[in-house]
Amino acid sequence: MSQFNLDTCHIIDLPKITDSRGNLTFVEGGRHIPFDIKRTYYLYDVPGGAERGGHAHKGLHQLIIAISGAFDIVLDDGHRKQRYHLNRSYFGLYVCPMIWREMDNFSSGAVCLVLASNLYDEADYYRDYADFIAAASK
Ligand code: T46
Repeated sequence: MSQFNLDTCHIIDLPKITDSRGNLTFVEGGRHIPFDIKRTYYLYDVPGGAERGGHAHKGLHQLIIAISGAFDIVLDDGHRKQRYHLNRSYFGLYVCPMIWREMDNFSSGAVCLVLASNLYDEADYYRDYADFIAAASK
């Protein structure tokens, strides 16, 4: 069985500097999150009713933040599933390797920021659920 499971994934309460000019949140790799950041990407202009994700990563660690608006993410370690509702820019969901994820319920104008531990590599993906389950059961 994989060393990674749903218990490893959790919400991280990020630093928030409040100010009459507006708030500021920052993330330092290796300090606030358990990996160094090698890549960032973001999802935006997501049409109502769209679903994203539908895959797992072999070795990638990620922090997923609803920078604006809200969406849901369902994590699945092959044994259990857990749904998270992300709607605050100072909460990040840490997702470890070997977790299948599906995202839905994007609000209008939602922006999903992702901090990732490695560069994009299609070979790191399980895009077939049966392949993921077979690997997660080893
Ligand atoms: C995840 C969720 C939250 C790239 O070329 N570079 C990149 O860094 C990424 C992330 C994607 N792509 C290409 C690969 C596909 O041709 O962009 C296309 C769409 O990617 P994908 O279908 O994987 O997008 P999502 O939104 O389903 O998933 C992404 C991440 O892939 C995934 O790691 O956790 O966002």
